[in-house]
Amino acid sequence: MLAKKEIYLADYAPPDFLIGHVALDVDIRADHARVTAKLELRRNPHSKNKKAALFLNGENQKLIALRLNGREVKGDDFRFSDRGLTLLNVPDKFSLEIISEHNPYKNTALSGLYASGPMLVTQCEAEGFRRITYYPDRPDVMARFRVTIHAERKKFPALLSNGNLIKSGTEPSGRHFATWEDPWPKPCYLFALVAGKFDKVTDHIKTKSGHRVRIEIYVEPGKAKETGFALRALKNAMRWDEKAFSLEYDLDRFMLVATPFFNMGAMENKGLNIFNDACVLGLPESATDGTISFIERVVGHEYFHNWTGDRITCRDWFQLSLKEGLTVFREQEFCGDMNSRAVERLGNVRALRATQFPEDAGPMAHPVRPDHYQVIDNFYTATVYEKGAEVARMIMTLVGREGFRRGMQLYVERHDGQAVTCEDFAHAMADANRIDLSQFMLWYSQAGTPVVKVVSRYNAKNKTLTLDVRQSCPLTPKQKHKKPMHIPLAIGLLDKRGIDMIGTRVVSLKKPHGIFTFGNIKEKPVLSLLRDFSAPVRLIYPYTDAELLFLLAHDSDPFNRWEAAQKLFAKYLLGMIEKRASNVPRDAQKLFAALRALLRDARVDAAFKAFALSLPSEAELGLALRAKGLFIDPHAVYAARKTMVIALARVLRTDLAAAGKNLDKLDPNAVDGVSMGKRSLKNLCLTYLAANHNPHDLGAAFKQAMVGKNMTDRAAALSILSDAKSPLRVRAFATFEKRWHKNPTVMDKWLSLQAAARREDVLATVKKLMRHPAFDLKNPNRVSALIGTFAHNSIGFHRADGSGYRFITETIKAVDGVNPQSAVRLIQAFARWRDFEPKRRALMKKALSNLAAHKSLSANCREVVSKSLGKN
Ligand code: B3K
Ligand code: ZN
Repeated sequence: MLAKKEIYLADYAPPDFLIGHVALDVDIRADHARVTAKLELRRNPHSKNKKAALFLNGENQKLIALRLNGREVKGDDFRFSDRGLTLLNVPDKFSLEIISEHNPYKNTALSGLYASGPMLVTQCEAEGFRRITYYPDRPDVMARFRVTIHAERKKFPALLSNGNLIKSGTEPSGRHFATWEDPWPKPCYLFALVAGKFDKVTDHIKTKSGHRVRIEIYVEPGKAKETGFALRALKNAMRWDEKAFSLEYDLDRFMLVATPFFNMGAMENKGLNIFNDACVLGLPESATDGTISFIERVVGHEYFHNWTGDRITCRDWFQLSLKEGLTVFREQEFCGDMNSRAVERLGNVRALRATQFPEDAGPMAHPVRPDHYQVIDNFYTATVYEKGAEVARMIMTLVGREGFRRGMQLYVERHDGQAVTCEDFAHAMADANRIDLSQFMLWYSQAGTPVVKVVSRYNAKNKTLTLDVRQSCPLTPKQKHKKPMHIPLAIGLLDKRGIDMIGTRVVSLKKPHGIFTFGNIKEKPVLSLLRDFSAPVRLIYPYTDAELLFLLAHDSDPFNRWEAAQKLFAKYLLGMIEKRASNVPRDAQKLFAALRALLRDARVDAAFKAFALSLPSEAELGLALRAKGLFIDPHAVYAARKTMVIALARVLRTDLAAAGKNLDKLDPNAVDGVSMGKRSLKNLCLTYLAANHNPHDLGAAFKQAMVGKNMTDRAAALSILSDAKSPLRVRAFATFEKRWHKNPTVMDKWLSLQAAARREDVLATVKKLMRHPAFDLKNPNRVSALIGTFAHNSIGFHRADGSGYRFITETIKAVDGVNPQSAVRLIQAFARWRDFEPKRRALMKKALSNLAAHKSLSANCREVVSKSLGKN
């Protein structure tokens, strides 16, 4: 397949036509769906071309009839291509009737209307609606929809679409219909349709203003009991948005559908959210704590889109972060309020640094608001989502929580019902708080992780502390000149006893070089810089080990306490990797002692302890190596981390065992944030103790894998065993399989734990598992559990002989033939090939070139492959 053309933000033009109303009639048959669309069109007064022809996007369907104001459109009056149709000579205001057919049962790309097991569902974001009917498929065309669905009643008893059910009834030959009307104008990417046989869980909630909202969760028959976590999360999210932002739900019913085949986590279709079942279903006995928290996060995220995404949407897809970054930020605030703010923040930053920082340093680096793309589906990235959330958070840091709330209110007041831009959001924030965010806008347009370098001077005589701060931003593809950004730096100063001397002060670095002086500083302080990670930057400050240990022990900012341990771990690990050392440096003993004190400190909560004991990820260490000008040898990175864990476990053995034992008494069914934190610490202790694979500790892990009272404990134990050369491993995995083989989502855990095993034979295991009945190349969840996990396995994927790379290359081709969106995610593993040592660099490049030469590669994959190989 040929590459698609690059599309540029600078070329944006308003739509030539607007649509007032859409009547959609979808007739579902045994081997096709017939769609009749009646559109009320009129010329857009803001269009630049008053005589423009009408272009309608359309793909993968057969046009049956086309009528303008009731009359058949003649051959001369329209042009047809595989991208859509163009109607020439249209009046200023008219109605158009389009009849087309397509086959949802053969739609394995899972975009548009498709079969997901026995049910039919839609996914229209970003450009799936054009696979359902001919339509101006762009987010700035907002229309009111009325949808009628017809289908066989026995196979499809439930027929759902957005909004309110206004009519339903019987039709001849065992068929029936339902008509839905959505009162709110929306872009077509928020359209949804579901047909199938479900179990339904219902509940309701009264909004702040007394409106009764019916909640309905639709799941595959037999799974109603798996909806408890999602239902609780949804009600909490609805209440939270009223409290935090005064935003209420705006329809009579809120529907949520769980489906087994889905390309991502979930989709915020107006009033009818559709979820990947792995992000919504879970039984107390089969969901891990991670899954339960994830359900809360995703359910909240999709619900929050109702205002940030649905009521106010994006003008064009370049503005994606307007809804995604802001909604991730809202989701993070929600999860922080439901659990622990500090722990939520640590998790967010860890994820940002493990995924977004590498993206920002690689060939696919792009700004939070990209300015060009070929395939928009490739830009649902960590940068748009997670860095986008950091941009919203920085605004909150600058204007305060109350100021942010005011800004949101003004944003909604001004733009409700509109399709807008990132500027519109920033203007609302700036106007509501009377601040200037013009320089700040560079966060939307400039890619790359800025570097902030700080030097400090204390003047004992004047009692002043001066910070000398410099910023720079690395070059990224197509951006050779970087301007200085507006960077909020939250700073604390600690006295000898570890007490805050100035609280937390936020200063704005706006120039390439800034000087900040603090007066009345009675003694030389220890600096706590970039508190709460106040900007997504890489901070460089010449901390001594002693200062970092001091911060770890005393800082009132939990983020910087954790960061201090991370910095020390990273320093020692990098030294070990560089020297190929088989021992930890002697200095590390002081860090171990500090961690022991932390473990013993009853005032510190368990979740924080688990974070503090965790090492920087392999991805972060890779970046840190590059920052030092070194290339990555993934086996050396793995080996150093392993050596560190074993050394730490040897020194802290008694404390780890004691901490683990104390927590063993935990109620196995308690799933509140505190209990989950305790469980994560307990399992981290077990993992560290067993890192050396001594039979006694492996025995303990085996026992927990077999008789552990919840999935979190059993999965953690299996993970420990997955690396071990022990017959216990085989037995534990076999027992797990026997117990859970009927539950595909739980079996994904089983697949991914084996694919993650840092073992020599892991490639062979993964190949074998591809033939296991639990695996299905057509299901994106199975692909990412087995193949996606393996593609991040530093041992198996990065085998020195290149066989891991060859395997992933061939698998990408196979998956791509079925589902390009599922395939493209696997290519990411190759993106940073330039950062690896010469042998692997050459092998990875060869893999990418091999893909580039694959003639039938999808446009999705082609864009990422060619940009990864590109000169940049
Ligand atoms: N908005 C969807 C993502 C759609 C992805 C399209 N390839 C889910 C979300 O972010 O809420
Ligand atoms: Zn989203």
